[in-house]
Amino acid sequence: MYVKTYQRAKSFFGEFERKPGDHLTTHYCPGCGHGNLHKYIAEAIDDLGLQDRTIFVNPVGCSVFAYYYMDVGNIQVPHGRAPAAATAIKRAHPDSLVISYQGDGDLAAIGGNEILHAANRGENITVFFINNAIYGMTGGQMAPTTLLGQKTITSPFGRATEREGFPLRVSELLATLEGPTYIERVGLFDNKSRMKARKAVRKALRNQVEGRGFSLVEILSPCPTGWGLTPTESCEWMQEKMVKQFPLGVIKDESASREGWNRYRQVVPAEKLPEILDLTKESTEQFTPTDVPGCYRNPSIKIAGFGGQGLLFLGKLLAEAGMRHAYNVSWIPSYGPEMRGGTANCQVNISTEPIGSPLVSRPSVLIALNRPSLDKFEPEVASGGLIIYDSSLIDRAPERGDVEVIALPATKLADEAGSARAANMVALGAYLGRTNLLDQTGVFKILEKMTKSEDQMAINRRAFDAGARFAMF
Ligand SMILES: Cc1ncc(C[n+]2csc(CCOP(=O)(O)OP(=O)(O)O)c2C)c(N)n1
Ligand code: SF4
Repeated sequence: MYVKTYQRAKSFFGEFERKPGDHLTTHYCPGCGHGNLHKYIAEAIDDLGLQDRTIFVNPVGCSVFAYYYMDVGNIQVPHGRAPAAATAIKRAHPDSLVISYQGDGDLAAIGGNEILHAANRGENITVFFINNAIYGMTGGQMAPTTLLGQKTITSPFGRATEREGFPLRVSELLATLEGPTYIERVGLFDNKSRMKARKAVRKALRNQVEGRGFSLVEILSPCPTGWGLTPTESCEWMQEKMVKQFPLGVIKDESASREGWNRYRQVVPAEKLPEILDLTKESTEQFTPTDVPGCYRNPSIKIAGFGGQGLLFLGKLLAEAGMRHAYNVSWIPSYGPEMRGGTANCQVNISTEPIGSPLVSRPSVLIALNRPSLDKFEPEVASGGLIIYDSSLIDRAPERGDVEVIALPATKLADEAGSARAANMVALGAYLGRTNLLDQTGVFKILEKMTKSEDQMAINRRAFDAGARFAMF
């Protein structure tokens, strides 16, 4: 006997957080198209067997709520920026299935630039573009796709060409570019159109899996709330009005000729990088990893103080030295327009694990060289972390009782070593003296290359030693 079982797609959460206890309804308005589309996408992901490799990029708009329903990797991004984030994710993880899920306000207004360039680059991502001709989430303002004559709260007399210009046909616009592989417009107003939408969703996802490049499906989707219509009236309005402005069908399809087009798999072999980046003249000598006590391993470090105190230099030195010890490293600076005198910090990760983000928002180590930095970053330090602060300049001790603290008279010790400006080297000595994170001889070799004169190097050494002696157990 043939038995057909209908069940929820595995790529959906069993419990919807916004509606606890209710497995059947979402929080979308009755008649909204998002629910249909979520379903088609979730089923396609199931069938592709890629739930554990799917990353859904949710920007701003009603689309953002997809993360309450899709049981896949979710990342929320600022308004309009999903194609940029999706690009980065796909390039970093070519084996993942990356979905950019965007409304028309998001994609065609604030994010118009992003989508244009992602499409033009032919990124191997899938974009679902939910065109409901209005800003739904914020109460029904005019979108670039709003129809002529359509009343919204920001076009109360109806959209008029002389005031608001023409509705933007994004899919046709993108199809003029060489980059995109597949662009189709579908609708969600009757069973036939929904089945076509379902098919297009699958094709766009499959294209990505097969490395065929950029696919975008524009989905004309009802927004009864924004339109002030019932769900049934909305479907009629779509058929009568919307489809005339946005004709359905395949707008561009080069899927067949773009087999194996996924150029991001053509990764440059690691051994070729030094040559390509012209690093062959640099020493690539590797240093022997040290024996680091467990609590000091894989640090996320924030080094903060005034511009001119050598914070960025210190961070770069740590990152370079970490790299030569075969760790994964990252370094990013953060400073105001005033490079000298203003507050600045840099963030460094040194890890045996791959580094997901260079941002250090919960440092395990804070090196604070002025009072504003200690005030600002002390609360961020992870419990069990380490704070080293310049007690010659900072007139208060950290208040945290759950972190290790070194009150280091860095500027005073640097002054005694020959220059107050070498306080950063005192801090480095103290940090490495306490943690044994890196091989000191190796660090000095790099420092020599980065230091302009022998006199300066002599001061650096003395300052480093003073810091190390001070902090060593
Ligand atoms: C930078 C920024 N600007 C404006 C907003 C306000 N805002 C939130 S949602 C939205 C419009 C979303 O419309 P659309 O992308 O069409 O999605 P829908 O809600 O219709 O699904 C706007 C302008 C915001 N959150 N962030
Ligand atoms: S406002 Fe419109 S797009 Fe948003 S949930 Fe309601 S019907 Fe859907």
